[in-house]
Amino acid sequence: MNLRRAAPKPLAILLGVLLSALASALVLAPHIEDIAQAEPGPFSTTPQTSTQASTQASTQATSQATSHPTAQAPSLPVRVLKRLPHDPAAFTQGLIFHHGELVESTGLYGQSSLRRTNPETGQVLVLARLPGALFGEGLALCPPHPGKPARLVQLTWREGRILTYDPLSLRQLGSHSMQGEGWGLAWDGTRLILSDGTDTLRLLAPDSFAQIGRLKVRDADAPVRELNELEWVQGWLLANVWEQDRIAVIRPPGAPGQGQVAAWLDLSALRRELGPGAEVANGVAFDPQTRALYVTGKRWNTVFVLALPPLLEQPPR
Ligand SMILES: [Ca+2]
Repeated sequence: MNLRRAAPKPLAILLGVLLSALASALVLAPHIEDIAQAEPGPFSTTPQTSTQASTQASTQATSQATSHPTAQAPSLPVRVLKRLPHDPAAFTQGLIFHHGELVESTGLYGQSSLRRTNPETGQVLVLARLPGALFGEGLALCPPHPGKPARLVQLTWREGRILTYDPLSLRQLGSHSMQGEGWGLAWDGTRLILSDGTDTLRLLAPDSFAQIGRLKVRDADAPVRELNELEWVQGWLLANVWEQDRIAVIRPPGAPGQGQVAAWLDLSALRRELGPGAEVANGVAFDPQTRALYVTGKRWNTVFVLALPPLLEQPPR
């Protein structure tokens, strides 16, 4: 979910808590445990195609975190190198750094866009608007490979579409179907990694966008839900968590301890600089040349350039 939840009334909350506690104590606890063990994923209730079946083995290989630390991941402060202007109307859903520019996906029905911007000035250099019925979401760049040019890949929220674009002109190249919701997207060098608001990341093939694996994310033994905007940083996967001023540093699929949160980047100092119109943190981009992180959020008037935390200087070990 990428819009604010409606705030429940206090009385309803109180009644809900009392009824829930009573029901859990009397009847529901064993049933809830069964559901938790089953852990149905977004594709688990749909008939399998032969392609899905053939990818099952690789899916299983990446379906669970492989270590179980007992301590929760530490929170790390961030160091601001620079503050850059950002369009305070942009409902940021995806952010990447490409050829010296920030490329941004924005959301909301009727306002969604894809834009190339000058990082220093915030000026929009090229803008592509989405049709009013599409809600823009996560963004990644698939580099060129034989038979395919470089493409920007943009998710939509609940519309079941993945859009591809020429990275320079932002001319749309294609529209592909997808299952489930789209929230965040990143490219790990060979695959796309997609978040959908759950605690489970999906791995997608870059050309067909078929699901080829998935990975649950845990902080110690606790599921980390509502994973949102993603960024691949030197072998680590960074993820905004919806409505939290911190970024999860995740051991990615195939890495030692895959799926475990290794640390949290604490953005609370950035929040104190923002006005009341700034909504959730939701934009992370990495420039491999300067090794700087660009961090912003929905309707933030600032992009913060952060020093790379020492943890991220080397890939996970
Ligand atoms: Ca990103």
